[in-house]
Amino acid sequence: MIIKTKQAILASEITDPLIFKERRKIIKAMMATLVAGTGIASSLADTDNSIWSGLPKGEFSNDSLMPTPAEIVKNYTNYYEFTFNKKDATKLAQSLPTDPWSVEISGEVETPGNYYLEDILRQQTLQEYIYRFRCVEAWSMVVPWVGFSLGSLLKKAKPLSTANFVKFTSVYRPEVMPNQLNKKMLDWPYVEGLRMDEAMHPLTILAVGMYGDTMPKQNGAPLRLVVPWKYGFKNIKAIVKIELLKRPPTTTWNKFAPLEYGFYANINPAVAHPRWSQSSERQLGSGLFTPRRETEIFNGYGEQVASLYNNMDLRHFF
Ligand SMILES: Nc1nc2c(c(=O)[nH]1)N[C@H]1C(S)=C(S)[C@@H](COP(=O)(O)O)O[C@H]1N2
Ligand SMILES: [Mo]
Repeated sequence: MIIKTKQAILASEITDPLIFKERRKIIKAMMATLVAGTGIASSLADTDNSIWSGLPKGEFSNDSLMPTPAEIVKNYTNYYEFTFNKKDATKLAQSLPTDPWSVEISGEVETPGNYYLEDILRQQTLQEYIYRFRCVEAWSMVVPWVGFSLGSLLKKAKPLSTANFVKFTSVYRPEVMPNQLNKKMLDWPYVEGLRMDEAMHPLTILAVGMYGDTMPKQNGAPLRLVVPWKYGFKNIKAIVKIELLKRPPTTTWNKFAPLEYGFYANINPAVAHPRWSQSSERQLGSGLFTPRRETEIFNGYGEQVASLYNNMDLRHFF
């Protein structure tokens, strides 16, 4: 079944406030149902601002990992559209309007469309995924994401046999994103990509929240990609378009510095970045005297994904 409630909308279309209110009610009801289904409806009390507690766990959620303190994850972010400073993004990103939000799904699919985010969510099962996350800058964290399988969304659009790659595009809002306005450093909007089999892998999710709450704007609200075996820059924020393509898309960081940021960007301690080693990582939130963590191949997800790259030379995976 295709996303049933799809509504073709234009990016420029302004939602009638009444319709908008109606949609808010629907999303609230949906969240309540989800929580009630887990038998912990009482946690929806007004005083509890965590909207998702007790969600089912994603298949490969690392439940034994200790999440990095939320305050650290929320206040140390990379969001280059706003700033190159990890502290300032927290405040600056608040100016991005994220509601209503729509996502175009197009390209090599049988049923392209433009969907309101809540209509997408109604068709998906939200789960919690505790994953490791490692930035190419050699720091890492553990985040309990709230999201759903990207593959399950793509399937609803009925990919054609010609779909070999997936291109993701971030929002373009130069009026609130200073580095877009001033055309600083990267080509905007931010674009990332995956091979189709990577996109369909059950580890790959679209996240709408973390730590039981909706996604903070600085962390990529309302919808971001999470691919835990790849360097952080692949985990594109504020997605507005998902296109299935025959050929690999040109991606932002790869275009900016092709010798430093590959298309695959699979985490590999044996392949150094041209300017620093990737063999270990600083764990956010750990004490000053805590030793660095030894980086694992595929960030520890090799058992799940190594087979995707069987006939490829791992040295190309910087
Ligand atoms: N649109 C967009 N997505 C982005 C980025 C960005 O600057 N813009 N930064 C990337 C980088 S380099 C990293 S490490 C992660 C950081 O995610 P976090 O800020 O939630 O920790 O987001 C990635 N996604
Ligand atoms: Mo990063």
